Amino acid sequence: MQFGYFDDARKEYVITTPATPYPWINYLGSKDFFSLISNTGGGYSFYKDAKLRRITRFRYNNVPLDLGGGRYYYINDGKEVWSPGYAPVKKELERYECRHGMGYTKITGEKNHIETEITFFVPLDFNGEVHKVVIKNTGNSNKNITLFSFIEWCLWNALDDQTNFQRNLNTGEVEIEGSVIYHKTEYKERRDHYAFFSVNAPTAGFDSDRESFLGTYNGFQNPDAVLEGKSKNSVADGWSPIASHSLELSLDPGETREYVFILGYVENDLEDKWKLKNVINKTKAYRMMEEFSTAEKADGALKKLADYWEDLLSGYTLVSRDEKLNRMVNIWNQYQCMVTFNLSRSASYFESGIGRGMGFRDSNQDLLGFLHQVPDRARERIIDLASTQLEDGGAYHQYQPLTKRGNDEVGGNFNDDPLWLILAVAAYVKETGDCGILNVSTPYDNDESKAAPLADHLKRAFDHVIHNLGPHGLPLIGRADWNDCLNLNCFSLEPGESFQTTTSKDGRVAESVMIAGMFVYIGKEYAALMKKTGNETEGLRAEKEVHEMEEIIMKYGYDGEWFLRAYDDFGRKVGSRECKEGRIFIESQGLCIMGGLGLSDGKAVNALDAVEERLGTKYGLVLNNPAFTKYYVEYGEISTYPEGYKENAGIFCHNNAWIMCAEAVVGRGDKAFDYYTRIAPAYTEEYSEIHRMEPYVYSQMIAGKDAKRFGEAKNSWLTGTASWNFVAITQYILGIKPDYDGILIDPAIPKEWDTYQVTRKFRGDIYRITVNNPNHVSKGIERMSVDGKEIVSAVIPFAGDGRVHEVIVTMG
Ligand code: BGC
Ligand code: IFM
Repeated sequence: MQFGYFDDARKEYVITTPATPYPWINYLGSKDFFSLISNTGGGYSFYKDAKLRRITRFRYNNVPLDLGGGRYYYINDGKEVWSPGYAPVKKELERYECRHGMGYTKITGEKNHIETEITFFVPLDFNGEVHKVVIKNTGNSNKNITLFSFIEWCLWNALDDQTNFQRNLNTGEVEIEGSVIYHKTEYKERRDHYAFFSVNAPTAGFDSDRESFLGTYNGFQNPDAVLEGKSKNSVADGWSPIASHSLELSLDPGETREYVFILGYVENDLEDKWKLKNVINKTKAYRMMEEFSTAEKADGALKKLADYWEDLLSGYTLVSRDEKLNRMVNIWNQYQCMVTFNLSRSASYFESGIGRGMGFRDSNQDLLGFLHQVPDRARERIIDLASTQLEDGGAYHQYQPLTKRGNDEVGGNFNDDPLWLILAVAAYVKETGDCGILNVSTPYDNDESKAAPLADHLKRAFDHVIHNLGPHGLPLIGRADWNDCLNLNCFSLEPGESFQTTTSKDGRVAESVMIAGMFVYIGKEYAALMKKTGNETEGLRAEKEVHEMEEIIMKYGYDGEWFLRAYDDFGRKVGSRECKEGRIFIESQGLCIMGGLGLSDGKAVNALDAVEERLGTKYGLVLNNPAFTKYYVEYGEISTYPEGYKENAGIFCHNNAWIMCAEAVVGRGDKAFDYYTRIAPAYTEEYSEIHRMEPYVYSQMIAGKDAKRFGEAKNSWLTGTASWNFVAITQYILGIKPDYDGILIDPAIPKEWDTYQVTRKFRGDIYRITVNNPNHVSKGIERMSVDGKEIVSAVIPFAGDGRVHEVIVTMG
């Protein structure tokens, strides 16, 4: 069952009922000011940091869940009260529509012949959210209505705001000036910042004190002021400051009115504060209001936003006969990749914005999905990440976005972390040709006195694995590898002792076949990068190390039909036929085969057959099987989850992509694409009532076959799933891979496909690549031509002339 439809021409998902299976959200903002907005206007805004600069309040765990705060509008027409975006009044509308587009959301609601259309967006280079409100009288008699706006301020620090009431209920301060309500709480402190909510028209009244506006015992659904049709003109003094305007309108039949509301944030230079004692400097706010003083100006900014997205998305465009595939590749998957770039894992309807920093492994993997869109910003991100690396090549697991410093709240010792940096840098250099990045002097642990060229960071990341090998010669897993919940060393801790070293007391240590597979896959990338950039000796050394690891994996890491997952701290196999539960895991199958293991002797294909048989379901591939049915202290958190959820046999959409890539590597394009369609949102749209999350973006996890709620997704939006699925479809299946000297063409597609065309922007040139499949094969290229000339290699040589080049590929 669907709750809307895709409007591809406008790059929108159109939701046709407010009763979606879960709030379906969108993100506004592209640089510093960000907002989350649900299909009924719920959500919140923040500046740069969702914890420390929270602008509006939102209650996670609220009941009902999407009435925890938002930007709300109300209409009182003298007979009835409703919200044109449905929430919070929840009175049935005669017509409702929500269009989530690229960086904007437009909600339209019609009732009693009043049609209200509100477009919410954060203009480019603007620290605020703009609401363009258009109200029309669609009836044939005159209408006198009162329109109310509403937002609730958060007292800046989102965690403190939800916990420190004894203080915070005394600090709230506001100022009213004409149609502008300023939120000034804490303006006297060191930080000179404030927020405001304005409208470009005279108001009939305002409210800034929540209790006065709502009434002590009312909720957002039935505010006293709205029910009475009149603002209270309250000025907040402590308690909970809000901002609400009321506008009285008289509309003739067919008449339309347009308003622009701005929810803005201003940060002044510190010296202003000292110059202007005890008053806020409103200069910037005035400028922001002037920038959007008319609806036409808002339209102009919307157009610029559309152009911005058009440009970002134009780096890779596909024309195929599958419209669902086209919309994933051309619009929504790329959009989600940019959102993960901007937000990392900070703020969603599943991430509270007060939890985690930026993950080292997460951010490196996210890069793979957005670097073709914003290569310069990818470069900066790489240097930020590498600057937090430790001298021994290891990494802090996270860093703080505001300070860009590593933090050890979560601890380190996730032994997969450093390798992802190599993968990101190799991908960056292939995309941009910018080898110079390897020479950039980059600190260790943010300490400039310990700076070394980026190439040295990669070497240490590579060597970190070699320096941390276990009894079988496989990499030590440390605290956990990519699978955060596979905590194989934990059992040996004494109560109260935290995990410090990778060596347990009895001298035995857990090892990860997944990291071994990564070492082979990413180690080959490292070797190639070194050789390409003139460091032949290092390239050869890396190849030798990789080769040794390959042998060790095939000796100790393959279990007859598939790759093992690990050895636990007792040296026992994990993910083996010998295990009762957790007999096979997905991660090592994907990464070992992506590294090229088992290709010549059929072992890779056997492993992939085992994946299909044991992990395959109609909704995607589960992470492991059989699920753990009880807690195993020697496996850790993974076995604490109920069967079928999260890392315990849930469908982790992130590593489903690795299997797609592995299937492509062995040449089984049909299987690769089949797995792609099982989890790609455009294909899950038709059973949205089961899946429940947004049908335009990936979720981190879908409940697996052992779960009571099989097929139900959770944790949409902020997940490495976005970038890996983009890599799987664009590079491995459609087979357009950036390489050092050009673009490598290596498709692995369903045999029945006849043709498709990809337009790929690459270092300033444009390559229009038509792939024809007259022989109906999955893999293999018979011939290829560039601008009419046959070429012998599968790599389109980089021209560097800024022109459009026609490439014709014939498979066979
Ligand atoms: C979750 C993981 C997550 C980790 C983050 C665990 O509880 O299951 O999915 O990566 O927390 O720290
Ligand atoms: O690899 C992790 C990721 O870093 C955070 N989310 C869950 C994944 C699997 O545990």
